[in-house]
Amino acid sequence: MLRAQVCCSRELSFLMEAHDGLSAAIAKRAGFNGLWASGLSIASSLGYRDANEGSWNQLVDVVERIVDSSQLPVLVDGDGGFGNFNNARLLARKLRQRGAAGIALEDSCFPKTNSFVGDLHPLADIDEFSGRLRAVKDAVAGDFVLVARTEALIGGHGMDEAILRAHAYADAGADAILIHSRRSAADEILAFVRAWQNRLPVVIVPTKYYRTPVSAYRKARISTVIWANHSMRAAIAAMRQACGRIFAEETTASIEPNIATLDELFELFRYNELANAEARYLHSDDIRQ
Ligand code: SPV
Ligand code: MG
Repeated sequence: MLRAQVCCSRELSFLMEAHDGLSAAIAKRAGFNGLWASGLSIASSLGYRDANEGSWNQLVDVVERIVDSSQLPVLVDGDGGFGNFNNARLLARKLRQRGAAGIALEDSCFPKTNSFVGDLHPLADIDEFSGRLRAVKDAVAGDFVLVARTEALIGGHGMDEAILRAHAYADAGADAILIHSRRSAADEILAFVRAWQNRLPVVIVPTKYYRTPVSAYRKARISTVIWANHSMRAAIAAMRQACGRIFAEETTASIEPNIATLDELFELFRYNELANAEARYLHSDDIRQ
């Protein structure tokens, strides 16, 4: 299913960020048919920085909640794989066991730093990272999607380096290439796509170049757009406002119209299904108690 969206579809696909079961359910309700389990957003929701402060098994646990609550294909941000080829393939195996549909691995060094933080983004050796990709491919053959992400442009290493790495990662068995940019215009992404000539599908993350219309990506025959952190950032803004108002006003009266109702919450998680199941499975004496 994710393979069809990311690798085989002629249509531009969209993956919406999720960082827990709630954000996953909301994204599904909005109409998205695939999710991005964002490292930045998951770290933030756990109170960590996006610098491998959270462990790989915490990531796996969160992904299970995202998969479970949405029943959608989930592409997981695996960072650099939490170590060498062995850590990367263990992570991929565990993610597949928990129902993820694929993993994106980036050619950063452990511990990673978020692409938009600071200027120090050392790249992994090409051959070493290719080994990580090959190991993952061997460990989770079949339908599990492997997206190779290069941080060459993020680290300021230039277009030639980005293309060189993308070809090496394609040779290593990647199913798609994620090219990332921190520029506020899509120019270097579109230049990459022209030079790459669609050897493999291209995945992009237009967080900084959000003003570019998606028609430009359709025209460039980009495969997949990831909206990488927007539910998390929307939640920060909404929670900050609610907490600030309640603290200042010592009442919740004025914010009631602006927050989700409890009925909305109960509907989102299908509390009526539980009530129906109780009627069917609980002994009538249990219900009365
Ligand atoms: C993430 O969502 O964690 C990503 C995208 O990797 S970015 O934060 O832009 O690096
Ligand atoms: Mg990330």
